[in-house]
Formats: sequence, structure tokens, C-alpha cells
Amino acid sequence: MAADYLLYGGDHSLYTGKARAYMRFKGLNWEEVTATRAIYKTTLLPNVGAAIVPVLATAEGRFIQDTTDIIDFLEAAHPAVPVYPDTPVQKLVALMLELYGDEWLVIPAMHYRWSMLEQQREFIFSEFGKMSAPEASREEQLVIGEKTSTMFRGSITMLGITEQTIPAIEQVYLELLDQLDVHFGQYDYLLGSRPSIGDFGLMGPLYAHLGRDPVPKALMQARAPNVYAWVERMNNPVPLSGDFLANDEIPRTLLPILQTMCRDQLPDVLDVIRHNAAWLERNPGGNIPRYLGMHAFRTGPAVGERVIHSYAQWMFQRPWAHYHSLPVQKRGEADELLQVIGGYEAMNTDITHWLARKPGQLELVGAPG
Ligand SMILES: N[C@@H](CCC(=O)N[C@@H](CS)C(=O)NCC(=O)O)C(=O)O
Repeated sequence: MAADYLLYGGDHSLYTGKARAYMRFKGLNWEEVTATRAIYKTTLLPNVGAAIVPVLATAEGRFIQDTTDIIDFLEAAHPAVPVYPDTPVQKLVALMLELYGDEWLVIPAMHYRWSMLEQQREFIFSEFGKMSAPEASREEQLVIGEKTSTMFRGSITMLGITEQTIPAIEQVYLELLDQLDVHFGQYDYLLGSRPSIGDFGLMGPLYAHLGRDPVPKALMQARAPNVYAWVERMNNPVPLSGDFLANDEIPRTLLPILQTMCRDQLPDVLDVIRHNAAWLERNPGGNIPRYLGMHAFRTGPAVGERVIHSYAQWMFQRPWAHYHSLPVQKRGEADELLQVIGGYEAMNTDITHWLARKPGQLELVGAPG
């Protein structure tokens, strides 16, 4: 039977790992296609307007770019066993952890890939080379990989990965591994025996980079075997199985992880939102550039500078909109959690300029709230 969906991506691509795990869990009839140089040219650029993966193609010829849009499109088409909890607090937590995986854990993921390059050079370059030119010899692939990875390799300073911040990035990551290891010693997934959108968000960084590149993979296996077992479970799920915990329960083991997220990531996102708003004030109706310069950020005990990624607002709008849609009594339950984890003020910050994605471009635009 011909596949209903094609997923264009790559083995070492962070966001492909997120979409792949989701598609496997949903038991869909799909195939993965390596996004070679030729595919970028003939298929991705013409249909999505950007050189980015993953991209989903449907049998009807529709192309969808961005893992969150891909998952939401597929959830609507295949509603059985949803990955969004339907209880208020679990849904809030799942959306916050998707944001954390997608937009913040990229920092340790990129650090452990590129700052440790000398210890895993062949593996990394051959992965990039294999994806671009599967037919080339291994020697050629290494050369091609070195070239095609230049943009990613060069982005680590923009992400805030510098000599000053690296000790803190590692410290916070090791704490995360320890905290997740305790959690996954007790639960199969974040919120019970079914993976949620939060699990898929964490899977991006924790698989393609941190659970697969030789140096961080060895670290994860040795220090956090339960996390490594979760990565394997996410890649080999029993499709459409499991349940979220009853009574909208949030495991206590997730609280320290959420606390770190609120402490480190949410101030960054709120500042992104201020920059996006200021940009839109100056350029009404414009396409907001993907990057708006640099700003200060914090990770654990360190402060540094990182890029202002305008897109982070779009991901934050998801838990924000969910929280603000809750009826008063349910909002109270969410507030109790937000007070404990330190996210109450951020979730109650007004978003004056709502943003939307537009097909065919990565730049966001202003939208009615
Ligand atoms: N938010 C997007 C991010 C996709 C993304 O950044 N993909 C990487 C590879 S893992 C890429 O192709 N980046 C090129 C770029 O950002 O221009 C998603 O969820 O799909």
C-alpha cells in the first residue's frame, strides 16, 4: 500500500526525531525520506519556501513544515489516542515541556554536538554527508558533511554557548538528566503510560543529539539509564497505547524540571515577546525577521548573550492560550502549579501583539489575538 504520508528529514536532525517518534506512536502509514541535497532542491524549497526539515507531505500533495504544525495536522486527521491531555493542568505542563524541548534544550544539544566535535568528528560529519549525498563515498561524505554543517556549527555562539556559559550549561543538563532519570524510573512517559506532546518536544534534543551523538549518548547511558530507556521507548512505542495519569495528576518528579524551565527559559521568552512587539510597532504588517539581534540570558548560575529568536513567542503562545482559555475554577488549579514552579507571572503577562505563522515562509507575522 502506498504511504499516506512522507516525512522528509534526517537521522541526525533534532526536529525530525520529534516528528518520527510521534508518527510511530500514532501507527500511521508513512515513510521517511532522507532530505538529500536533491530533495531540498526539487521538493522542499519549491513547496515550503525554505531549506528546513522536517517536512510532511500528504498523499494529496499538501506540504506541512514545522513539527508542531505537523503534529496538530495529524492529530486532527487521526484523533484516536490523542497526545494532548484533555485535563487542564496536564495539558499546560505538556505544552510547557514541548516549548522547553523545542526552544531551550537545543542549547545543551548543540553544545554536546559541536563543542565536543574533536571527540566525535567522523560520526558527525559522516551523518551530515550521508544525508546530503547518500550515494557518495565515505571520504566524500566526510568532506560534504564538514561543508553542509558549517551553518549549524557556527551557530553555537548565537545560542549562547561560550566559555563563560559552558560550565553552567553542563551543570543544568546533568541536573536535568538526574531529575528525568528519577522520573522515568517511575513512569514510562512524562504524564503516565502514554506519551504527550511534552514527550515529543523533549525527544528532539534528547534523541538526535544527546541520545545519539557518541559523546552525549555515552554520558546519558552511564548517568541516566532510565532516560536512555525512555528514548528507546519513544523510538519503539506500542502504537496508540497507554493513558495519562488519572485526576489531572502532575508527578512531583516533574516539578524541579518545570522550575528550571521557568527560571531560565521564561525570562528569555518574555524578552523575545517585548522585542517582537517593538519590531511590529516600527514595522506594522511586516514579516518579523527570524533573529532580532542578541539579548542577555541566564542558564543556572551563568549569564550570557544569545540570539533573540522571534519564533519562541509562537511556541509560548500555545501554553499561554491554553491557560487563558481555562474557566476560573480550573485556572485556580493551574495557578497552584504555576506558583510552585515559578511560572505564574510569565503566564499572566499580557501578549499585546499576537503572532501567526504564514505558509511558505519562516518569518512570523502579527495576527489578531
Ligand atoms: N520549529 C521547527 C524547527 C525546524 C528546524 O530548526 N530544523 C533544523 C534541522 S533539525 C533545520 O533544518 N534548520 C534550518 C534552519 O533553521 O534554517 C520545527 O519544529 O520543525
